[in-house]
Amino acid sequence: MPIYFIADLHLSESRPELTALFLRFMQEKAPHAQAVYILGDLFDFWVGDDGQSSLIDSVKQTIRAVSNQGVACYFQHGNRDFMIGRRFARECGMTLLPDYQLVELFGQKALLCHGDTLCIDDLRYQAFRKKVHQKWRQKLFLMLPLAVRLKIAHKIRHASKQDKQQKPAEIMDVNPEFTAGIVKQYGVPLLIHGHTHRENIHVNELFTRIVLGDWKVDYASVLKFDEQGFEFVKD
Ligand code: LP5
Ligand code: MN
Repeated sequence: MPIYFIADLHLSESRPELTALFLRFMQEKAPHAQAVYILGDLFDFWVGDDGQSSLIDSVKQTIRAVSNQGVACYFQHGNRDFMIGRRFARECGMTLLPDYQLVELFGQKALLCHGDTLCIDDLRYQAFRKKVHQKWRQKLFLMLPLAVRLKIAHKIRHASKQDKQQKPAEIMDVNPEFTAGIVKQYGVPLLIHGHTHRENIHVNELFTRIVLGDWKVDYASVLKFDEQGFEFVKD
């Protein structure tokens, strides 16, 4: 039975076609897998596990149905949904993973991460990340009324979109030396991540780096791992 990896779906009420694609993947492919790893940015943004919408309900029910069928579902935080907490994970039947997670895939060791932590040349993003990952800031944020949190999230999304227009494309990619250092530190031959939206398989003499793509109306970036090896699923 295969193991699937997905990331960067950016599900939101405004793009129901992406939700439909995810629900189809979870109903048709996921039940035949031994595990599904969601490597962050499942949602466009997340402001707390108390958020309620029909989108959240259907995602929750779908993941829960798959995990109830005995498929292990794992979630790693992305830069959009780092506020997903234990409550949401429990309601979905998913296991929350730390920012870096080692796994063994059919005898091959691999390191998993969302990918944003590897983009160290994006100094403004890294400074932002450091701040919003501080536990005390998160606690204060969660004490705000949901409507206020949503307003703040929209403001940050707007600021992020504006800021990105000024950034050279290279700084929004992983830093190669830093990434090689992380892979060396974990001592694995394989790294799987998302975030940069640049689906690819990079092979060098030291390790292989698989980059998951973002989901589009007509394309779900799904990496399949089984006894034969790995490939992006072509439908
Ligand atoms: O997401 P994407 O691909 O567009 O861009 C990312 C980086 N941006 C982000 C921000 C997210 O898009 C939005 C997250 C919403 C979270 C809601 C919960 C908030 C909880 C707070 C808890 C304390 O991650 C972008 C990278 C890009 O990837 C490529 O790697 O460049 O980084 C930025 O754009 C960050 C900016 O450079 C600097 C930060 C601007 C934020 C200023 C906030 C002002 C509004 C304050 C309102 C009170
Ligand atoms: Mn991301």
